[in-house]
This record gives sequence, structure tokens and C-alpha cells, in this order.
Amino acid sequence: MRKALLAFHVLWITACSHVSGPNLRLNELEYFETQGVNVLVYSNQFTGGFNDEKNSGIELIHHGVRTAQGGAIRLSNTPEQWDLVPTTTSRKVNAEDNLIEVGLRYEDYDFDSRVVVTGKGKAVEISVYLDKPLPHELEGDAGLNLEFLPSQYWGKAYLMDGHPDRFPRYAVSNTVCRPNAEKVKQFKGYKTYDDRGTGQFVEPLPLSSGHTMILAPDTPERMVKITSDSCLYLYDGRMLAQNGWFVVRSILPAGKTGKVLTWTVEPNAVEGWIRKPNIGFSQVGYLPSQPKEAVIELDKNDKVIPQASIWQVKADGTEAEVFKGKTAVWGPYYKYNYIKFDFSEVQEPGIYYIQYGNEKTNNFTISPNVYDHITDATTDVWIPIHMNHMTVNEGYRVWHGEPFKEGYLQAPPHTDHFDMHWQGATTDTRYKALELIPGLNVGGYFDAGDFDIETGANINVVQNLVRTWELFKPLRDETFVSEQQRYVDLHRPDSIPDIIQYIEHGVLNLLAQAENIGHMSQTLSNSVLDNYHHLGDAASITDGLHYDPRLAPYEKSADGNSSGTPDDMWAFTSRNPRMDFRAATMFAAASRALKGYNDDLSERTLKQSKRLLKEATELMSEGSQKDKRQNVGGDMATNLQLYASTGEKQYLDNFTQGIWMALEHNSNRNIMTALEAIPYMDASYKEKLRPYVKKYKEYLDSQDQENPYGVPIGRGNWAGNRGIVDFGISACFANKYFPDIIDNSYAFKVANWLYGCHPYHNYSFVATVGATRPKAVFYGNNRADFSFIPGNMAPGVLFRHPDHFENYDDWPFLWGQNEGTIADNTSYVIFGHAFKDLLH
Ligand SMILES: [Ca+2]
Ligand SMILES: [Ca+2]
Ligand SMILES: [Ca+2]
Repeated sequence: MRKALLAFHVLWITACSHVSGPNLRLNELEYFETQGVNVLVYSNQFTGGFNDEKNSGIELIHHGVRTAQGGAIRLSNTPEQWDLVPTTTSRKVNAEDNLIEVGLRYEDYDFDSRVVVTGKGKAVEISVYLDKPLPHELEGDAGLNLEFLPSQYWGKAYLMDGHPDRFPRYAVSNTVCRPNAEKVKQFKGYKTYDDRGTGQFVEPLPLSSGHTMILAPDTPERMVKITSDSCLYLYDGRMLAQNGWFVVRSILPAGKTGKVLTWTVEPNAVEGWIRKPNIGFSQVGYLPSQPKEAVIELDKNDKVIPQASIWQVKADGTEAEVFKGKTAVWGPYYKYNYIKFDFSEVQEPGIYYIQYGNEKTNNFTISPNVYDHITDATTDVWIPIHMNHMTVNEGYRVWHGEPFKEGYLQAPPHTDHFDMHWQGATTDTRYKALELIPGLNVGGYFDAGDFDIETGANINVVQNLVRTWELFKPLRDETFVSEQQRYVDLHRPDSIPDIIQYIEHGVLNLLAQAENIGHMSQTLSNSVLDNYHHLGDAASITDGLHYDPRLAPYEKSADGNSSGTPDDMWAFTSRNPRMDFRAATMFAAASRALKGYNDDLSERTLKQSKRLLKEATELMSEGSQKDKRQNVGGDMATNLQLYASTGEKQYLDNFTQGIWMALEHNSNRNIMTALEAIPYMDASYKEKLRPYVKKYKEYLDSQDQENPYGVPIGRGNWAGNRGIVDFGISACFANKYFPDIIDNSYAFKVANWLYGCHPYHNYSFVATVGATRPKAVFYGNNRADFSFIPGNMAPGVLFRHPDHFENYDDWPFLWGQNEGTIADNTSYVIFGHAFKDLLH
């Protein structure tokens, strides 16, 4: 009976999918689906933090690639990151009628609309409803927008009402200028543009307009047909901002209510389309003896092939199959199926590739030295390029001149700023609003793809570099650093280990903060939004001249030292004792590392460490209970660092008092600090730690059940490689101190993941590392050139709700996938050293 029922069930599904196959139906994950096409409706909503992240609204995942997003009522032709985004006031899914309705609201304009997306055959109908007429001030500005990914459309053809044209490779179209008074407000009233005194803003004109637009009829996987009774306009968002998309838009009519606008959007579905298998493996290669496991990501409609093989590329250029093995099914993980292919048996050094069905990978090597250089690009190139207040030269090329020569001004009180910065009701310093705080334009590192000095991140950098130095003593010297000349030359040894120079450079800025401000700033950052999104030479962000409000904007003083352009950077100085605490820890560690290299700096850092520790302790005891609770973890690491630097017993006592409680509370989170303490403790400490390490092994093992890659995959709004690197560092240290409990397999899994064994594609996440196929584009400060800064570790695969992992490699501009941060990349340096150490 059961068998008969099952057979009937299978038959029914087959028949049903045959009939309704190409139609877009809402699935149980609440998006419209047919084979090859997913239409998401506010599965991902606009968030306030950075406004338009090009990740939200109505989205199209077209044959595996998210090629359209931003489907929403927007207030400009080509919205930029800092333009207003709507909040989603409601989202109703009606499976019966195959529709999703969302309520959108612009609080600043008391403007509500409803967008209804209905699956109709092979298309979705997008309708806009207004219960009240459009506010007068938004007439001509509010419209329905849908944005298409330039890198997937440029060079392809389109038809507008039958007239052929082509998506431009680069932004070259027409613009007009309009008075600033007509500009719709941007984020918190800031402006993304410098109008050069004209009082006008730039607006792109449409490339084309009509009622029926067919995008990419020349490429079935990208072909989309849009029709409407309203006029459709095509814009190029790159005219205003390099990260802009192609925008299809219709203006909402004035004075109307009810259903005011309708589009029919039909993404072409290639019949029977099945995504190519993504064969994940280590692009860097493998040691002869190490475990070797490829993870193969398969379309859910793809059949599993029971075996795969390894081919060797011989010295005479011929190829030979040298190993054939079974594939093992892991199972489904989000939208794909996963199988594994173990080829650990292949151990002879050589050049190989994997063949699975008709798919061949690029080649990789098996050799005892494959991991020898995994950190060199990061330490020789990425880190020095991110040195602030220096000119950085490489061969014939200058990466950037000396930035921010004019220094930093005190941020005015009551500033609610962009990039999540703020200044409270007072300055908390002896400086007046906009007064120059002396001495801050020295040392420090650019935060990431932007150029501010995030104090917290810079503290992490110094700490990571000190850990690297103390644990692994890398004497590598490939960089010339002269603080006196404010000059860095890559690939020029100067007889001083680079890591020490990088520690010194980080300390110089942080110490300047402690000494000149009196405590740690929150950040040293841009005062105006129009230079925050700077791309290119950091030295040209500001004019390098002191701001003098007595001069007219853009006017320079007769002596050439000041200007009337208010572009000087600001120091945000609201005091946060927790930041001071973290700085105290870092200064203590740095003081040790700098001893013998720069004794004056070493002494000054220790002095500031002690002062900040004392003051922060007092401030926090005056603070709330919540403040104290939040600091439990930081306290332990601080005490350990202070004990290591001073040898004073009180710090050791504080550490031992806290660590066991913390491990009981959350052993996975605190195991790293506990392991780091081992060199400073006696044998009984290590024995007492043993049961926690066993518990940690259970956590490490549980990852194999969680996902096919066996590492903790983050699903936040910033992809999770940092968490995976931390997991790898802890696994390396656990293996170092407890090899009988934790073997080296976990560290290998982390390396595999970073160098190509992960979802979406199989490229190495570390720029230029992984000789055959590292990722090609990153969100570095050279992203406008669709390039990378060598050694950058990408954040990784970004999770888009409800089931899509993504890492664009033809579009660098999504920071959550492709940016490199100074704290994450220095964590990668620790992992790389710990990993190499474990192999020796
Ligand atoms: Ca920043
Ligand atoms: Ca050096
Ligand atoms: Ca200036």
C-alpha cells in the first residue's frame, strides 16, 4: 500500500511539473521559482546602516547569478548608496493567489506605497498601489526602479520597442544639471557630491525609453522582457557612481490613487537548464601526505555521477588519468546538493586536475612546498599599501602619496555622522569644535576599502601583528619603511623585520591619540560624505591644506598653506572606557614587541597602557552594571597581556579567576584566550584545560554535520571568512598544544575553504594566492579598476535570504563579499603562520 502510494506520488509530481514547469510559482521559501529563474520579493530588505547596499528589494537570480535587485519605489533615476531607501512596513505572502505584497514607506516624506508581485505564467506582474496621491514634492522623482548588474549586461544587446542598441561597457552618456533645491534629500541630509560651488547636482539622462524592453535577447541566460503601459526608461547608474547599476524605471503618475503603475517582467528560462557543477578544491595545491577532498556543488536537478578522477599533466605535456575514485553523497545544503571526492591516495608531487563527468578543473600542484608563500602577498604588499600618512611606492608605481597632511580637527559635539560614527554632547577633550588636534597625522592603517582610521580595527591590527611576532618571529624583510621620510618602498629590504615596522606604524597613531587626545578616539574619519567614497590615491582625498573658514570655498590662502574647502578629516573623540581598555591591552603587548627596536616608543606605550587601564577601570566602575558585564571577556585577555608584559602577579590572579568561569559559560568563544595563556602557565593549568579542549573537539566535529565544508559558514550581512579564519587559528593552537585530542584535519579544512573549496565558485579568496585561479576582483581602494590589492582576503560567500550564497568575481562593489579589512587580513596573517607552523 505504502509503495503504491509512493509510486502514485512520484507520477503525480512528474505530470504536474511537466505541465507547470516553466511557470513561476511561489515555493515554500516564499520566492517565485521555475528551473533557472528565482524572483525574490523582499526576502532581503533595505537596511538603514549603509542605505542602498545593492542587495535588497525585488531581486532576480537568473540561471544561478543574482543579476537584478533594487526593485522598489525609489526617489531618483539612478540611486546611490546614500540615497534614501524605503522601509518595509509589511510583507504578505499569498500562496493561493501566487503573490507577495509589500508595504514601502519613506518616513521623511510621509509617503507610503504598496508593491504587489504576482506570478503570471512565465512572468511576474509588478503593480504599484497608492492609497493617497504622491506627495507634491516627490512628483517626477518617485518611480518604480529595477536595477541590472552591469558586468552581466555590458556589451550585450537590447531592444527598446524593437529598436536595437547595446549596453555600454563604460559610463558614457548624457547628463543635465539641476538646482540643489530640487535634489531629494540624501542620508541624514549629507551630500554625496561636491558641486564645486555651482549650486547644482548632476542627473543622468536616459539611454533609451519605450514600452517594451528586451534585455539581452542575444544571451538566453540573461534575456528579460519588460512591458508596461507606462514609459520605461533605461539609465546607467555608473554616470554618478562607479558602483551604479543599469536602471529600468517608470515615473509614478501625479495625483492618482489605486493601481497606478504595472510592469510585466519575464525572465527567460532556458528549458532544462542545469547549473554546471562547482568543483571545490584547493587552488594553492596540496602537500603529498595531507587529506585531499574536493566538495562538488550540484544543481538540485543534476544527477550524481558515482565517480571522479585525477589526471596528471606530465613533463612532456601529455595527460594521464592516475586515480579514479568514488564520490560520496553529503546531501542538500540550502539550494544545492553536495557530494565529496576523496583523492588523498594521490601523493606523488606533480601537476594535476580533477575530472567529474565532462567538467575538468584548472590544474593544481601536489608538492611539499605549496603553502610556503601563502602570507607573503599579504605582508609584503597588502599591509604596507594600507599604511596611512605615508607615500607607498612599488617599482615604477606609486600606490598613494602622503594623505591628510593637514591633520585632524575636533569633531563638533552632537554629530550624527555616516559610516556609523558619531560625536556625543561634549568633545570629552580640551579642544573646541573644529580646532586642530595636533600630532594625529602619523602612523595608522586605512580601515579597509575606505580610508578612515577605525581605532578598534587599528588596535586589532597591532594585536594581531604582535601575536604573529611573538608566536612565530617572522624575520621576513621585503619592505623599506622610513617614518622619518614618511616613505614606504615595497620589495626593498632595509634590515628591519617588516612585522616590527608594521607594529611600530600602528602604534604611532594609537599612541598619538592617547597622548594628544588623552584617551582613544572612536575613529579619525572624513568630515564630508562627498570625499568618503573616494576611489584612487588617498593623498588626494583632502587638499592637504588647513581649512580656514575665513576663505571662500575652493579659495587658497596667499601663503599656500590653507584653503576655504572644509575637507579636513575629523577626530571623533567621545570617550569609551571599553575602547581605552582594549588599547591598554594592545599597548602592553606592543611595548614588549618594540623593546630593543624602539625603546622610546616601547616605554611610552607601556606608560599609556597603565594610565588607560587605571582610568578605564575607574570610569567603568562608575558606569552601569551592563558596562561591567560586557567587559568580562576583554578583561581576561587584557590581564593576560599585562601579565605577559609586566610579570606582575595581580594580573595573573585576575586572569586565572576569570578564565574558568568564562570557559564554563562559553568554551568555544573563550578557548582561544585559554590556549594563548599556556606558555605563561604551569603544567597543571594545561591539564585542567584538557576537558574543555575535548568539548571543543565536539564543536569542531559538529561542523561536518552542519555543512559539507566542515567549517562554520556565517550567514550575516558581511560574509564569514573572518570567523572561519578564527576557527582555523584556534584549531591550529589546539593541535599544537593537544595533538592527542585535536589533529590537523580542521586546519586543512580552513585552508581548503580559503583557497577554493567553497560554494558559488572555486576561486581562491586571497588575492593572487592560489596560483591558477585566485579571485580577480576585490573591494579595495582600486576597485574602480576592477582589480585587487595582492594578499587581500575577501569576506567570502555572502548569504542572501532565503537560500543563496554569492561571491561576485566580475563585480567588486559589494563590500560584504569582496572588501578586505585591516583587522581581517592581519588575522589571516596569523592563520597563515600558525598553519605553516603546524606543518613543520
Ligand atoms: Ca571605515
Ligand atoms: Ca623591512
Ligand atoms: Ca584641507
